[in-house]
Formats: sequence, C-alpha cells, structure tokens
Amino acid sequence: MKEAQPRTIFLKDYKKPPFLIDETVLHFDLNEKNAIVRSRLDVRRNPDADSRPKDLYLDGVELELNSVAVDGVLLNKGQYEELSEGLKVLDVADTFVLECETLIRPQENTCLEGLYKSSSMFCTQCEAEGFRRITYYLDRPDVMSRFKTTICADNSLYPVLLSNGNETDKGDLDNGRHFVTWEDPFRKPCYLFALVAGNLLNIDDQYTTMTGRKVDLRMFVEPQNKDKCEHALNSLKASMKWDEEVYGREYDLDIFMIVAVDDFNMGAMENKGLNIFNSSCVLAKPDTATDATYQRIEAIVAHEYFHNWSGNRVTCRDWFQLSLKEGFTVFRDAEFSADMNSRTVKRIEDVNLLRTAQFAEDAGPMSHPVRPASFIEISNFYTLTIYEKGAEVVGMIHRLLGAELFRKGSDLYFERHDGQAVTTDDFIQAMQDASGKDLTQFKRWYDIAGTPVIDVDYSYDKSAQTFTLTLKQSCPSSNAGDAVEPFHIPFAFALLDSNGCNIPLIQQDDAVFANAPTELVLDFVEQEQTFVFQHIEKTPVPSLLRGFSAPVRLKETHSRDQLLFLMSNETDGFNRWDAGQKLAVDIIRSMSEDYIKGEPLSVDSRLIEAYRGLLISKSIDKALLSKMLLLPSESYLIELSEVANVDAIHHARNFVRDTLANQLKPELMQCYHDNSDLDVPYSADFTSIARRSLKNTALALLLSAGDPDALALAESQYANAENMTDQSASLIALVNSDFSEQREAALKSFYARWSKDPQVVEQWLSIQCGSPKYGTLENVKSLMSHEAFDIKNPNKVRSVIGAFCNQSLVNFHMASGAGYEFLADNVIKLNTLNPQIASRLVTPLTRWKKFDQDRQALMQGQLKRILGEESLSKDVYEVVSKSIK
Ligand code: B3K
Ligand code: ZN
Repeated sequence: MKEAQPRTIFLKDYKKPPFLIDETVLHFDLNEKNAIVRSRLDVRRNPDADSRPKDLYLDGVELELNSVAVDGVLLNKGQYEELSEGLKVLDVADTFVLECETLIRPQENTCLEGLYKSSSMFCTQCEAEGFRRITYYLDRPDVMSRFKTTICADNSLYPVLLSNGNETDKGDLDNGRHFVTWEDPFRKPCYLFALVAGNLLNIDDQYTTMTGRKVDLRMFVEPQNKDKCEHALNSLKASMKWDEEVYGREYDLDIFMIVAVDDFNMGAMENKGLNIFNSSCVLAKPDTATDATYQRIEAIVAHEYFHNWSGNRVTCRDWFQLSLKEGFTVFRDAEFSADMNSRTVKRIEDVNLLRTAQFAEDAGPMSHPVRPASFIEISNFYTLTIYEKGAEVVGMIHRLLGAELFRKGSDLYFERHDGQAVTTDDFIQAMQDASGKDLTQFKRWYDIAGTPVIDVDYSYDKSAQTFTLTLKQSCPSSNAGDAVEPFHIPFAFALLDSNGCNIPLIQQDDAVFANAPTELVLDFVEQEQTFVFQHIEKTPVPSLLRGFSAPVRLKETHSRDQLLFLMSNETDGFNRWDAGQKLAVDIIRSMSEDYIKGEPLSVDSRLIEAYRGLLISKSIDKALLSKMLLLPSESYLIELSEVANVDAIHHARNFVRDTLANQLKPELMQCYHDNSDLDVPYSADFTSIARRSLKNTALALLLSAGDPDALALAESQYANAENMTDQSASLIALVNSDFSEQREAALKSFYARWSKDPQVVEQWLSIQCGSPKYGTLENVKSLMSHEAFDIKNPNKVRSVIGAFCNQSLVNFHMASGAGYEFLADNVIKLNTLNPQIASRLVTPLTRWKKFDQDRQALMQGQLKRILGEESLSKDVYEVVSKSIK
C-alpha cells in the first residue's frame, strides 16, 4: 500500500470548490485483468469560488494514467503533473473539456472502495472518497454533476450492466461483448455514483406513487438468491408509502434498483436509483433469516430509500456535515420502524445501543461532536455519534417543535435546498424559520462532544403541596473542557400517584388549572434549573426523562422500591423497561462487589418477585415483556463501571440469571409453552416476533442454568424448527449451555445443513465466536482456518474476530492479554488488505481506560505494536494514534 501522509483536515479550512463539473461522461471497459475508464468532464470555474487558481487539481488514488486531453488535444508531460494522490492540469482556461483515460485493477482491489470484484460481479462503493479510485475527479460532495455512463463487458459473463438513472441505450459489440448506457437526470456528487456488472437475476415489482406515476422496482441477485427478495421489496414499498405520507416525499426516477453483494464494508449504500446492499442486510427467507434480520432489513432498506431525499436530493456540503444526512435519515428510519412495529420496543433497542456503545465512544479517545471539527480519515467518522447521536439530536428537535411544526420545517428544508449541498446549520435554520422557535442554544448539540450528565434532585412539600424538581447539567468529557455552556435539553417528565396514575402538572405560573397536561417536555436550558409543581396532594413518584427524551446520563436517586413500583406502574413504556434495567444494574453491581470481596452471592428477592410478576401478568404487552426479561448486557454493565472487572460482572450477572431460571422455572416453562403455538407459515409481524422472542428468552434462561427439561425442549425445537429464528435460538441456547455433547452435535448438523448459504454460515460463526462459554480463543483461531472463513470478506471477519472481541468479553479480556494480541495480529493483517475494516475492528482495544492497570498496559502495548507497523493506513493510524496515552 502506498503510504499517505496522515494530514488533518479542518472544518474551519473549508473553501468553496474553485471548479465545477457540469457534465460527467464515463466509459468503462471491464476486462478480466483490469478496467479501462475514460472520462469526459465539462469543467468550468466556480463563479463563487474564494480563489482563482491557475491549475486544476483532481483527486485520484492508485490510478494508472493512459492519457489526458483538454478540448480534444492530448496534453504532453509538461502540461500536467501526476501526484501521489491526484493530477494537476496546468494553466487551465475558464471553461474546458477534460478527457482522461485511466487503467484500474478491480480484481486486485481488496479495500472494497472504488470499483472492485465481489465473487463474479463488478461493483462499486464510492462514499466517502472511493470515486477517486475510479478516475481523476473533484471528489467532494459539493461538486454536483449530471452523469452519463456507458459500460462495456463480456456478454456471457456480465449480461447485466447497471448504473444510476435510466437506461438510454444498449447494444452488441465485437468479440462477444455488449454495452449499456445509463443517464441520471439529477445532478449528484460522485460519492453517489454506482456501477454493477454481473450474471444476475432480477426480481421485479412495481409501486404507484402518490401522483400516480408507476415506478419499476427491481432487485438484482445471484441466481441462488432469487427466493430471498420478497421481504426487501415489501419493505421498499412500505418505505415509499411512508415517506409520502409522513414527509410528503415522492420518488423521482422511473426505476429503483437494489443489488445484493457478498463483499461489502458496511450495510448498504444509497447510490442514486441503484442501492447496493451487503447480502446480509437484504436477503431473507424464513428458513435462513432470523426475526432480527427481518427487522434489520426493513430498517436498512428504508434508510437507504429515505436517503433519496435526505442525502441525495439535498446532500452535504462537506464531510463534516455527514450527520446532516445520516442523523436525519436514521431518525426517519427509526420513526418508520416504530410505525411498522412496536414503538416502545424500537425505542428500547435504540437507546440500548446508544447508551452501551455511543456513550462509550463519546467517552473514549475517538470522541467527536455530531459535527466534527477535524479528521484524518473520513471513513473513521461513520460512527455511532454521527448516526445514532445525530438521530437523537434530530429527535430532540422533533420533540421541541412537535410533529406538525417539524414537518413544516422539513418541507421548507427540502424545498429551499433541493439540488444543493448544504450544512447542518442550514437544516436548523429551516427548522427555526418554519417553526418560529429559537434554536440558537440548541445548536450546541452539534459542536460539543461528550455525553451531558444531568443530576436530578427532588423534594415533596406536604404542607405546601408542591413538588420541586431541580436539574443540574454538566458535560465532563467534552471537547470544550470546563467552559461548556448549557445545552438546550428537552426533559420529558411526569408524576405518578400511588396507583400509577399520571398527576396533572400545574407549574407555579400556570394561570389556568383546567386541562393541565400530565406529561411535560421541560425546556431545560440553564446550568441549574428548578421546576415547581403545585396542588400535589400526596407524595408522587417522578417519571424522569420519559422516552429517553435526550441523549444524556441521568444521575438520579430512585430507590429499589421506587424502581419496583415503576416496573409495574410506569405508563411510559420505555421508562417502565428502564426501571427494570436500573434495578437489575443496581443488584448486579453490588453483587459484583461481593464477588470481588470473595463474599457469597445472593440475589435481592425483590428482583425475582418482580420478574415473577411480569411473567404472570395478563396485561403486559408481549413485545415489552420480551425486552423486560432480558438482563442488562455485560457490555452495558462495563460501560457503567468506572473500572470494570469483567469477570466479576460476568459471574454476578450469570448468578442472577441462574437464580431467576431456578426460581421461576414453572413460570418460564409456562411462558415457553404459551408462546410456542405460533401459526405457521412464518410471519414477521411484530406480534409474532414478540412471541417467538419471549419463548426463546425463556428457553435461553432455563437452559443456561442447566435445566434438563429445558435441554429436551431445546433439542426438540432445534430438530423441528420451521424457521431460522427458532433454529438459531435453540442453537445459541445449546452453545451457551454446559451440555457439550449436544452443543457439538447441533453445531455440526447446522453446518452440514447450511454450509452453502453464506448468510447462515455467518450466523454459525458468530454464535460460536461470540459465546462467553464457547468463544474461547483456541476455538476462534481454529475457525479462522475453517473452509468457511475468508479474511477478505468483511462479513466473515465481523462474524469471527468482531464477535469474539465484542461479545465474548470474558475471553477477549483474559488476564494473559492473549485476546488483545490476537486482535492486534488481525488488525495488522487487515491494515494492508482492508483499512476500513481494520480500523473498525480495533475499537475494543481503544477502550482501555475502562479496565484495571494490568489490562490497560496490555492493551496499550498492543496499540503501540500496531502503531509501530510500517505502512500504516490513514484509517488505522488515526484511531490508534489517538488512542495511545
Ligand atoms: N451512506 C452509507 C455509508 C457509507 C460508508 C462509507 N464508509 C450508508 C448509509 O449510511 O446509508
Ligand atoms: Zn445512511
């Protein structure tokens, strides 16, 4: 790999592009050893540019230049300069046509950026800066151009040739080759360019838009996957309808295409009119995909589709604005999923991810604001902060404005900026202008890193019948040091009486008492702010930060009894679940301390009774119950610790789990049976998903405690499962149990049955490698020599190395440091093959601060070893160098 000088790019240095490209005409000759790319660019000076350079500078990486011409005249060596990552065309006019011919080698491209081969097909990935690996270009999102693309390739190997927009021409060529031309009428930045060539089948559908236009929906897959498209196409139609109904957004081309590829660095890509998906995020049929996969596909298909407006029609000015499209689009897809499924469960899942992983990122060495101020490698900034915290920030605007004004704001944003490349400030301005609400202070959320902390204090005055709530905010781990000005935090709040009923909230200065609201979104804007509620007749229980109305850490003092009360009485579904989590966290944490002191462990019986109450409750919603029965994860417990003792957390949590299983066996068995009689055929509606989830949670609990009756259930479920959800749940339960003979038998038969299906094999690998019991290093290493493993395939890397390091935590953090060394070895290997995957994989080592001194030293040692490598990619260099003490 060519070593790039790690240079930091700053937002404050942004300059408008000195040149623009009105028209981009591309011609690809795809061959078995290489590809020849010819480009014809209509270039002109940008009248609004800040400077008037003599030369035109174009980005280009690992390109072999065959020729360059201006206005039809070939340039000689003195008229241009080839640079290590670009091309300089000297002394250019104000308007001219630039033509380049370059040779690239897709077959040797293992970083999976630009044009590459995935099994027998050619495909592209251009976001963020992959287009420069295809041809010389102004590879920046604020240069938007109309694209016309012709692809030539062998007709028998690549009968399908696709690019963005509409097909406008096709025909046969000599030597068994053919060509297809595509034209995209919408101007777009080159990161949205796509090309696919392969022997693919298409599964077709149609959608009629709100104005009656017919749009062809076409999904392209390798022939063996033709029966795995239905769910994605249904999800696409549901997304198109939802975006019309909720945002008034209609699709704009006559065709929408989706292609599934096996080798892909992330989930999917929103290229205009031609979305490219990782197979694991789009292909599904009941016997090979779990419920979780079904839901993930629905969400990702929606996300990519929604980008057509939030991202493509209105795009980002520069990559610092990435959350403009990603945060907004995640917010949109989360709302869509909430509308299609259980809103409460969707919120629980999103907050779980945010609190477990984004908070950890925000407290770690790669912490950055939603709008970062600088980066070395933009690929490192496709983070939970940009995506998930960015979505929370948009969600807070939604909460502050209300649905109606938010919609006015989004209408104004799309109308005002259609066809433009803009900033997060433009987004906020549109929201502000449409709603009349001042969002000046709110904007701080975009620029300050770190998770704000809210200290909560409250008191009840019986004689005055007032309830006083005092909130204090701080942001300890921020990039702004001690000087952080307060954030504008929407703090959703209610008071519950002893029957669990919401009490009317009458604030001191409220003139009218009638129809007082029972939930308020408090505008918490000061460092410290007090809210007083009147006419409260009896001591209430406060319900704080309902629905997790802001991405903050809440420091509060609910007692275990109050949490128990909230677990059964809270009217906000999210908070009800959260009360159970807080209670379990409190109990597991104090038991971890007992474990460290060598004291005997015992579980507070109130938790067991609370679980019993949930299991026998006739009224609780099954979707919510299925979430409430899950104990907080080890990762979350680690995140909450100052210094995490992984073994203690693991033992204490397992002890609680086993005690629940032993003491609640009849209720769990009943729960299993009550939810086993699902009708076949399989349906991925959320009620069926909740029932399967309940059944399988009960099974996992019972089996983890070694119950022989549960073993019989698991074996029978494994043998008779009608769908992958049930089959993999029973396999997971067996793998995580002590029944080693049955575990081995199930793993063997599973592989024998599914070895030809890559998506199922990925599950088989990650179930083993991520298991705290079975994911031992020896096992993981031996799986890396298995025929199913391929280090060049990102999904396999994630299923084996990623699953081990992120899920099998007791094994990854073993005291010898062998887990850390294993990760570093693989980061070094992947650094040359696929830097993006390598730099993502290294994350667990960057979290060294959470662990004891010995482990810190071991983790730091491995980070230093990686940093000492020659030819470190920018990706890995940035993450590792920022993570070293
Ligand atoms: N926009 C792409 C992500 C591209 C990642 C580039 N390293 C997928 C998405 O967020 O929709
Ligand atoms: Zn996205």
